[in-house]
Amino acid sequence: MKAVYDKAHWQRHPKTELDGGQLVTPYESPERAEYVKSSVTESGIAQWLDPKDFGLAAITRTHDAAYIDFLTTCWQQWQDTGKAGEAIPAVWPGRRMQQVVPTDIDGQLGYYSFAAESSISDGTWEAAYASCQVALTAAEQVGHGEHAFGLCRPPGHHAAFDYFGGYCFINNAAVCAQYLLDQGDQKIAILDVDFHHGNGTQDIFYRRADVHFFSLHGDPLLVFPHFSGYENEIGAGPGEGANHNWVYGPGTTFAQWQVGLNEALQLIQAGGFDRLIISLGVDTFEHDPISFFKLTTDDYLSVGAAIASVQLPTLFLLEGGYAVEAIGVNVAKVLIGFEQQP
Ligand code: OKP
Ligand code: MG
Ligand code: ZN
Repeated sequence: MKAVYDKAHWQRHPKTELDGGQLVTPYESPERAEYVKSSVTESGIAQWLDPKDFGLAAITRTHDAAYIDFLTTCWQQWQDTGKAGEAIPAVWPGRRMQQVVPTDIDGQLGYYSFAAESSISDGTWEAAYASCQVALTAAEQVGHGEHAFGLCRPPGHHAAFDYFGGYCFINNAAVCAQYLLDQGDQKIAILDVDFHHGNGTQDIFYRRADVHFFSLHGDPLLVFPHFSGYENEIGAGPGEGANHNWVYGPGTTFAQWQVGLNEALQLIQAGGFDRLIISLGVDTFEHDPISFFKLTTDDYLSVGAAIASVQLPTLFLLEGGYAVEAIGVNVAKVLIGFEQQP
């Protein structure tokens, strides 16, 4: 399959993540992408393409233009105030407060976010933009009927129409779904196998029937993003019935998780979709430091093979995975399992 990478991901190199009341080295590190690059290269299944530039217009088809403006100016605004650390939101509009966009940068950070772990620093916007162009370059191949892998960093599935969080700034999968519709597709399926609920992707398409969202994830009563991902979230208006969540508890094995995977794949198979987008997180891995599922490296071959069985042009986009030295191998296993399926 075709695969796309951009070294511009290195521009996302924050020093801080708010975790457990401390500022720690971020889990979402540049090394992650390099491990994936080398394992996928070693596997021999990828032909690497250089990223193209589809411009900002492809992004504002899916995201609020004012939010994108905020992302492009945030770090400069933050620096202009002379603050010492990286930009971290610390105030949000609570229930019954006004949804206004403050002029002050602290207020803007709260308005345009839903969580505080993802510091914004020098190069964050540039890397997020490049990550989305990697995704779009891979999506173009999938539009031509190929399968492709976008090695996206930072990830995207927590980024909503107008807010960031969970290490995500631009929703790469959502931007690609809209791009494929704009190229003539009628109906797209997005399957999110990352350990966390893809709240941003769900948000963007919640009231739409042209993009259906399927996500398997840790129970939000127990894990991030906590306020989204419950099984009663089925879509609304024209999108009612087009959103599907499967929730699992601590210790979930592949045998348990695959029940939901197969239900999702059956719905996708029967749904008349033109193309399939996979939000490919491998933080379902047994040794992931921030997650609680128990998938093994060999299980990822079966994940890839199961996805191949629906026989749709498929776009894989990297999301999470934080057991740094294992994520390359685990991602490669999914792609190998996919390619080996006859
Ligand atoms: C991003 B992706 C850990 C709390 C969780 C945010 C996790 C974001 C995951 N102290 N923090 O879905 O892999
Ligand atoms: Mg998920
Ligand atoms: Zn995740």
